[in-house]
Amino acid sequence: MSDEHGPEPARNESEQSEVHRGLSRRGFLASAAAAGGAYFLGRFGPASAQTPTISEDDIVVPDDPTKTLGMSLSQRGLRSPFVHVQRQINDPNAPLGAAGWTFSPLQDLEGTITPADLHFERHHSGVAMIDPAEHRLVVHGMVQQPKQYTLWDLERMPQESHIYFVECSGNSLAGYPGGDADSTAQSIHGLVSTSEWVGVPMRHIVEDVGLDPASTWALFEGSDAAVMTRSVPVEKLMEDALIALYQNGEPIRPAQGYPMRLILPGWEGNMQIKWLRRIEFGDAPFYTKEETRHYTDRLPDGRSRQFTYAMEAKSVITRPSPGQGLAGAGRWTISGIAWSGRGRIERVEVSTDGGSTWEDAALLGESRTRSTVRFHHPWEWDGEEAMLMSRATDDTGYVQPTREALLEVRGPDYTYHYNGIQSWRLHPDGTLSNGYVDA
Ligand SMILES: Nc1nc2c(c(=O)[nH]1)N[C@H]1C(S)=C(S)[C@@H](COP(=O)(O)O)O[C@H]1N2
Ligand SMILES: [Mo]
Repeated sequence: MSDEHGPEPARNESEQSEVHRGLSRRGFLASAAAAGGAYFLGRFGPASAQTPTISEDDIVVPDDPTKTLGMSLSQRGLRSPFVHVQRQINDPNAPLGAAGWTFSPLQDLEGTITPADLHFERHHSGVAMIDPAEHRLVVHGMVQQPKQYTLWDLERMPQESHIYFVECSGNSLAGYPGGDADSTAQSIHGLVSTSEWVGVPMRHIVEDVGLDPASTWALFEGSDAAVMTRSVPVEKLMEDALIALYQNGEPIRPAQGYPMRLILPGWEGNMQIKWLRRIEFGDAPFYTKEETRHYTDRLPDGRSRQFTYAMEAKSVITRPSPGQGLAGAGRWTISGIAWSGRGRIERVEVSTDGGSTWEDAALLGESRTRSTVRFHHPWEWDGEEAMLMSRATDDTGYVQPTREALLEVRGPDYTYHYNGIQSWRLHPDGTLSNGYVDA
């Protein structure tokens, strides 16, 4: 790929009319009107010239849907007004652009794919909004031919499709201090989401720039206000790293790093640089802030663990779970997800008696490497108090540890990579609460 890039594909033209720089949409329309409306509308004109897009306010639920004409067609779909799924914002009052995160509503989801608008978010300086026409990915350092790529350059390279989870290494950290009784699957474990990612394998970029054989590490840098940087071993780049352009069938969303983000299958979310703008090859780690001051952990003997990449095998029961209780005794399906950053989930066991006895759960669909798999387990509830747990085993033979075993090794100063077994206490009234509250 050269510094030259051809004209943008025609399909982007209609979207250009919606783009406005440094102005709110209202401000943009006002200034466009003042200029005599002389702005480019694109081939199909503005969205308002078409069938209106239906909003929540337009929804009417008739008494008898067979006696009432249905709603109009719409350009973008809506969820049923009877389905309430939303991300949980860690601090809704945080100032604009502040570091923050939102949790995926695990207790409301089934299967494995996370709808893109419910993918968890973790931003260190808010969501960067990037015009792909202005964006370049620069690749330099220990390479034979430094290059820069536009989104359209990458579009022309060979691509692959893979289903992988992304998990923040801070996911489930409520497990260390014990959490609160009113914690939910979402608020404890919702910093994990799974998507189909389509993009250019990093090994093609490496081949394109001609790597210096002495290079062993690369720095990845984002173009958000945090300018987030992380070092990644070249070995991982050649194995399965992807520059993702698409997520679940559409261009990745701004919150996930539009127009391009790094996917490092199975490794901690922090390394998977969003809004990717620069890759620098070197022969040692770059020791960035995110891998020295942050994303390291102190062990009981005073030493620190650094470069803790792979997310270990974990599982969580999502139904029943707090907020998703049982209406009464009888037959139910226990449902949950399991995943491992080291390989494929081979087995999930379920206990309903606090870990005294375990039974194998059924894995639904294909269990893929570095992806989530859904498990179901039919269960007859006698209406008595019960303690529900799940335990994952991956194809390396690694078994998800109990909370006690994990705390024993990690000590009191640990924050990241919590993967202990989650227990949910099922009360006789059918409600559930976090089973490991310390207080
Ligand atoms: N440029 C940039 N990349 C980033 C971040 C960021 O703040 N800026 N956050 C990181 C962290 S800590 C995580 S867990 C993942 C979250 O990805 P998501 O928001 O798509 O779920 O992105 C990582 N990549
Ligand atoms: Mo993270």
